[in-house]
Amino acid sequence: MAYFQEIGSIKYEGLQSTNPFAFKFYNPEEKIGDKTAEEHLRFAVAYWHTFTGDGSDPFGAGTMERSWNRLKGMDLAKARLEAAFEFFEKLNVPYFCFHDVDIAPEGSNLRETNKNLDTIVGLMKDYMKDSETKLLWNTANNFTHPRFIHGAASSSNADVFAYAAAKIKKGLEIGKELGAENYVFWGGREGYETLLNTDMKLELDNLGRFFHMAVDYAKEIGFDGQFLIEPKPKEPTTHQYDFDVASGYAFLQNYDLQDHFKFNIEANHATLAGHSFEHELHYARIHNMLGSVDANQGHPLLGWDTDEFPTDLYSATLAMYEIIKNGGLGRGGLNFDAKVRRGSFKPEDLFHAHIAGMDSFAIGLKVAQKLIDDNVLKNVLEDRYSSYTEGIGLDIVQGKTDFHKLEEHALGLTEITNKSGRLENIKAILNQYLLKAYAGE
Ligand code: XUL
Ligand code: CO
Repeated sequence: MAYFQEIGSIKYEGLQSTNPFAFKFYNPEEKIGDKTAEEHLRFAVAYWHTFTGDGSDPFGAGTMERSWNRLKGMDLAKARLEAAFEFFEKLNVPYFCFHDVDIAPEGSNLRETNKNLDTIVGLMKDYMKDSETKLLWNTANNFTHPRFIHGAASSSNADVFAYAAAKIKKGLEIGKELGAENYVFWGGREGYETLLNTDMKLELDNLGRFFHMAVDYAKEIGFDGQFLIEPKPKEPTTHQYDFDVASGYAFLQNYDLQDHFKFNIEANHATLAGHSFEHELHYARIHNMLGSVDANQGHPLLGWDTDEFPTDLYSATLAMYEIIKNGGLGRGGLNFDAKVRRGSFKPEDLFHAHIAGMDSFAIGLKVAQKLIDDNVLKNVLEDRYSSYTEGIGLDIVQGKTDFHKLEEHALGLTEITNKSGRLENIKAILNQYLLKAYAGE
């Protein structure tokens, strides 16, 4: 059965195209720098938002027109799977991502849930044999079910800790079976609401123990996917333990896990933490911890995780700048952890949304590569920090100074001259590069 009958294969048609079902900027085969656009961008569709989500919000029921939603239970799961592979093929997208509960319904106990998963994973494997689309990552949803009310690996209830572990164990087995490139840990309820009833030290120690057991189990079964932590500062808990990359990195170092994990950085989580998307990417990059990306955007006027499709070209450009500087994402990719708005309820809106996101990042890629080729920001930094390339500055970075020597230098200064940061000029140059990309230059 065809779920997106009216829609054909989405192709690159170029800047002049007015076809809403075509890419205007994303040409997968185009060589940009040392790789093709497809190799740079490694796009992935998020199963939960695209096939499982129904558009419901705290104030209203689902709105999405999805023909598969007539069905229930395992029939629904099978229909969704069929729709998903039709969508992947038509969109020509190289990857997808899912949580366990997105693909198969939970049974009345863990054994039944695992049986449902086995059935769907078997079918998924068959679809993948005939498909170009691969699994970027899978993960466990250890936050929706009421059993996770007080957390999963950070729960106050040891039975829940065990249950959460069993779900990750199954997830790693599934990841291995389907050849997942990565495995993601987003601590949906790994945090707390109030210190009045929370033993933070025990919860953090338990989280550390939990991750070590996950690392051990992956090794035991020979799952070689990259482990990724996805930071988020709040929502659903008030204080999420993996607040941002910096606090997540400190946690990994404290528990000696830093060699086993990298970060999956989500744009909307960055902004919720009071950072820019590029700040989080940059912080991870300079510590060699940038693994993968959840490419979405928040709404500037709303203070929660709106998970919009990324259309902000500035943000996409600065994100791609970090990614290219990182030497690419390795086994990671750009996963659209994004949902169509509640009012965009038609099946074709799913295509429009992904095309918009893919085109935006394709522009970002081109502009970022050009900025790098022309050494634009490199020159800015070299000029701004030139005082560290000679004299006392060189001594500082070479570790040849102490406070005596620095005081002696300071006492000898008659005048201190600072240079302008030139921010407005740099932004104007960035605009110029963006406009050139629009013009196809
Ligand atoms: C929630 C979120 C998750 C993770 C995977 O904010 O981003 O969907 O990406 O669990
Ligand atoms: Co995410």
